[in-house]
Amino acid sequence: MTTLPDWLSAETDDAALASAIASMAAAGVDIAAELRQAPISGHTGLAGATNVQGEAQKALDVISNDIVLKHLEANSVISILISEELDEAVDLASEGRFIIATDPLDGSSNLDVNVTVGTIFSVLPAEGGLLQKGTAQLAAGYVAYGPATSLVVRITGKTSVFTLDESGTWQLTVDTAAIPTASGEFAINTARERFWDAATTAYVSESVAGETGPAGKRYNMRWVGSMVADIHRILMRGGIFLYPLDSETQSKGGRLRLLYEANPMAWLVEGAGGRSTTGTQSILDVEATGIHQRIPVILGSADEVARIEGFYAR
Ligand code: AHM
Ligand code: MG
Repeated sequence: MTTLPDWLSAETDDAALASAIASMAAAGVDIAAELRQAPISGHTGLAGATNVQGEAQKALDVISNDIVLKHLEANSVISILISEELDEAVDLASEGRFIIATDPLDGSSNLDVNVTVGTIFSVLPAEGGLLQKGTAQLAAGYVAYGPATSLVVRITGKTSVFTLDESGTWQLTVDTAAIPTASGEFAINTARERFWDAATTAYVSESVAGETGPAGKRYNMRWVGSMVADIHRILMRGGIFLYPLDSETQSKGGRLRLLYEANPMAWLVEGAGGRSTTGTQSILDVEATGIHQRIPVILGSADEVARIEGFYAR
């Protein structure tokens, strides 16, 4: 079997970049161990604080953030940490070449119900400063804490999937993820229908119309409410994920965050042959204006992304 260190040395000559990715993978191993025991260790519920975005932090959000911070502080190649759970970027006081932007534990509304959550990360060159476009990413990945613990990672080439084995080693289980171009599965929070824009409304109503409707086929809907779980399903078997701009999220620019949710996921999906858009432009081309900036997110099978882009173009 190919392990993560083998894969990293085959994918890049840059040992420092490989070690930045390895540090996030190691944080994922520790977070997985916390999550597995959380109901026993009493790490459930709220931490009693809110983050910069006004969201109540869960105990495990804080624990996961601390684990990531510990691993990155110990690696001198990382100079700056941007985290969903930290108001400001953290200067790790080194001459490190990389910035890591991360959501240490995404999908926290699913924490106390034993549903898949994840750690998302983006690696950026420190010389580019805090606010860089997704195209500047050097690598990205996520860890999905599900029935198996998966690590999905991409430097600049293919997107690969690893599975954590019993000894704590990441074993390569999918060398080249390939998102099918066509799909009949969409993921959106339909409880928000009353806020949707015309393009989203048209896309979903065409999808649910079935074989005799304008899309000419039957669609199925899946929504975990945990972006890592929804994107992992799409990476493995196709589909589309939508968290579009809607009338309620408009003033904030969207729901999901550009630097540590949208950009890394777009990087991974595009590496697997899928596409990403805000509706009107590629996510990876969006100029960053703030470390916690939000953005509309549409990701997945190329044909489905093209279909909704068609509605936005009208
Ligand atoms: P979080 O970072 O606070 O966990 O929020 C992000 C999550 C995503 O994982 C998921 O796609 C989305 O929020 C779910 O939103 P909703 O609550 O509208 O279903
Ligand atoms: Mg999140």
